[in-house]
Amino acid sequence: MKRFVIGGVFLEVALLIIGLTWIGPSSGGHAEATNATTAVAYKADHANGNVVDVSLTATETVQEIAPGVKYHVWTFDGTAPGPVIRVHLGDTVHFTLTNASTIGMQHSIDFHAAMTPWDKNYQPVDPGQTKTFDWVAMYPGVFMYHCGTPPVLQHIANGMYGAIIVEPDNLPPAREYVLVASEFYPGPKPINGVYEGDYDAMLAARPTYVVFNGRADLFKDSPLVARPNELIRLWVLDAGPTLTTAFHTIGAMFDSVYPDGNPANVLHGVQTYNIPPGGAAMFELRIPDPGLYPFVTHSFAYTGLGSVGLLKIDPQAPAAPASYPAMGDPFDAGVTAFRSGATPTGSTGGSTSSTGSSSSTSSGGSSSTASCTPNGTALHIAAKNAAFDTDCLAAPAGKPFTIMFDNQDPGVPHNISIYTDSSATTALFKGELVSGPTMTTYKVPALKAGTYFFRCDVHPTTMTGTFVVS
Ligand SMILES: [Cu+2]
Repeated sequence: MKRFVIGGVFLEVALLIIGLTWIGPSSGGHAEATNATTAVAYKADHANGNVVDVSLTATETVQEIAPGVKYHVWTFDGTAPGPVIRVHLGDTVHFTLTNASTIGMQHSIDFHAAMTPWDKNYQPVDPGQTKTFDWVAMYPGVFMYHCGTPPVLQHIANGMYGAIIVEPDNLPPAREYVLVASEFYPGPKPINGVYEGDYDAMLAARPTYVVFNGRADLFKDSPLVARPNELIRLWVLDAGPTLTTAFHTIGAMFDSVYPDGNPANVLHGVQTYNIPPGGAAMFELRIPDPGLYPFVTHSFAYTGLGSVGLLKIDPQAPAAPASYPAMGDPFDAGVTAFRSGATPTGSTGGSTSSTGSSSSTSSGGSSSTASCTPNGTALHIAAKNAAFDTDCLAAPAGKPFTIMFDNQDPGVPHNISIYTDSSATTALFKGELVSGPTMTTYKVPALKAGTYFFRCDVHPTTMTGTFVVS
């Protein structure tokens, strides 16, 4: 307070009031905070000039949505939900949608964080086509993005949604997680082991699974962690398509809830907060005592369908990350990067060049082909932390071979598929998806000599490499 100087007075006052309002009672200043209702900006007053490249690829794949239940998901970037996107308030998002549909389906994008004409930018994109437009993130918070192609119910129910966070300025550091609630409506029987979405069940709003982050009870099996009294920030989106999420944490109170994640909207001392489909909220809490604290939807007809996760308060928990990635992995609540090359500014990698690209290694793989020559017919590759342990595999021409596949990621499905090139339109081999930790051996028929492309179909932009047959 003694540091007030001419020219800096308004800034200091503003920061002080923002701090009290954000941190709330734990700062010891709650009496003053109740008067500080007008200081927090609810929107940016102008673009900040920063341009962030964000690209998403619409494609269909298979995902395990509950133990042993394989579902034909429609996705952004190969997972339902799609990657967690993070930008800053005032950033210009230079967005590209590539439609790499494997079933000839039109897809589209709708960003709830944007203001842009629906009839220009949210229209269906044909398979093989791309769509690019710019928008400015003027409101802070957490927002849904989704496919808006009719019937929207079907495209969302099948998995085409994700969360985008627009970080406000002066956001206090916290241990953050992103939770995306959604429903799955598989039909009564799988076809060749894979369930398709049941449109009648979608229309009747009778889901088989209600989940966080794409898989029933995902965080019951691998709890989210925090330390005692640490500030925990949960960005929670309800992607629907239809149900409301009555978000509640058993054994804890929400110190602050910010509807839609906007710092100007704040409630204190909340037990349960309703998030509508297509809506979101940001929750802050501190939990003093070590132990397990389940988070649920308190709509109990749905809780048992897979929407229970655990928050484990543990003094031994690893330190919170110092920052969070621009494109986060939805399966670990956005804590680790989804794409290895993603940065807040500049190119996000190969997916923008996937239409008609000539180079077979344009998508993420580094050019280490020199060291990649065949050495027998028993190949080996491991997947760990959503990455392969090599970006080049080689097999002899004209001979069947095996790939021993070691998936070390608990609960995360991966596979390996070989395509003629990085557009991944023509498959030479598609390995069955397996959830880790598992070892499996794929038998691959003889291939002709050539330089091909391999990837995990669940993580088509990060888990890629060159496949040499010679
Ligand atoms: Cu779609």
